[in-house]
Amino acid sequence: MQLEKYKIQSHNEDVLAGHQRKLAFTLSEVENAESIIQKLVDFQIAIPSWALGTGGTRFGRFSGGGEPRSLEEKIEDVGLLHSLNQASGAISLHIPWDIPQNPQAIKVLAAQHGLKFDAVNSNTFQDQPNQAHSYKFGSLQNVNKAIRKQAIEHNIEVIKQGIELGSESLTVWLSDGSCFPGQLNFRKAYQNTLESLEEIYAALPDNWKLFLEYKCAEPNFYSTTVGDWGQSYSYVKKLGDKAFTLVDLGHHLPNANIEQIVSLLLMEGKLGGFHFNDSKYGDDDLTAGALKPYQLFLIFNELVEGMDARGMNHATDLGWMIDASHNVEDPLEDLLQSVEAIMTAYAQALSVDKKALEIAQEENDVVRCQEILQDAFRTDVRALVAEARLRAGGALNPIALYRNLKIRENLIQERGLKAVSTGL
Ligand code: RM4
Ligand code: MN
Ligand code: MN
Repeated sequence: MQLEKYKIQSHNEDVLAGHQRKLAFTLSEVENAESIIQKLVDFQIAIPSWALGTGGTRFGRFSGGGEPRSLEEKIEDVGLLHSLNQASGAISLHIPWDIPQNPQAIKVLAAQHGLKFDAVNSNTFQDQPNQAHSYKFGSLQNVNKAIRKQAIEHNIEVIKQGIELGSESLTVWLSDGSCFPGQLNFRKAYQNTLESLEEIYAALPDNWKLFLEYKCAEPNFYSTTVGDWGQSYSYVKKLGDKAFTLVDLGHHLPNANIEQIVSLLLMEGKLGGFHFNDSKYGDDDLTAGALKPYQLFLIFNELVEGMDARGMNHATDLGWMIDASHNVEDPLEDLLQSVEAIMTAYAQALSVDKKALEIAQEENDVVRCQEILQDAFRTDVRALVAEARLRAGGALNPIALYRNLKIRENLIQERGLKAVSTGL
């Protein structure tokens, strides 16, 4: 299903007057509004190929229908999102959940939808049919060299697939760890993992990055071999200049100060990218900004400050991706909400009065520091986000248009109610 431009235009005409009223007010409130709008136009967030269908838990899964049945249909879905918001111009593939049979044709299809390929993701946390060795006791950490080798080769294969698609980064997330005390020699597990990662790293093209994602628990619940940012940092530091840490917002122990983690990783030049989502308990993979919009803003505040301090390009120098699972919402609506929340947090962070904050910090004026941050957070910047969408050719209100056009109903008609997508 393709979304014709005239439908977006006619929707925009219908709601334009209301938008312009709000925009005029926001422009009068936010000093650097024009530069914020331009930055928002440039900013793109990659959509995960594994989150376009309904997610589930180990207790069950309730399909919403019309899910993409193939990689082609997944690209079509991301294309729909991108035509609605003009901010989802990339897709991140999980292999082997998605294997491009004909990479050239897939690349052409993606380009027709205005999409690029962001990081490719390997999967050594599940056994595949016909696989020689099992990952039950880990992959890159495994005590058995043949199993490690199989996992290394899989990652190298994923790099090759990514090269064909024009991707420029590999995300490695390991479920490796242990379930019980004594099961693992921590040092040996670390050493094995490091050696395995070194072999994968050696297969990276020069212009590629390797992202090492950490996670504090699940599916292993006693120890995780890349369990937190310190462990990830220790690996990527040893690997070399092309290796970076990836922060998934749902992978921390409760109350972790993620904004501080982000700030220090950036300072060390080792922050590679993000998996955005929100959570209350663990790796809940809920819609970004659904529970903790202030935290999301504080993270972006550190990102903007830290990237500017290093002269980095906000749009291209880090990998911006969503990692989510949609159990009860329509996945496409959920993803539109996530992108909106990320854009909003970014816009708020761009509106922080940095000079005033620096002065207040130097003067230990704690109250003033709070005022400055809260002022930016409480300013309604949604009209700026909408204006960026409008200028880029997207819809002023993507979810309203998605519903008006009955896109889900159309997809169900096309693909059936029982279509099941690969992924989470
Ligand atoms: C993990 C992690 C990875 C994702 C898998 C499916 O918890 O977040 O990024 O690839 O889930
Ligand atoms: Mn993730
Ligand atoms: Mn996760």
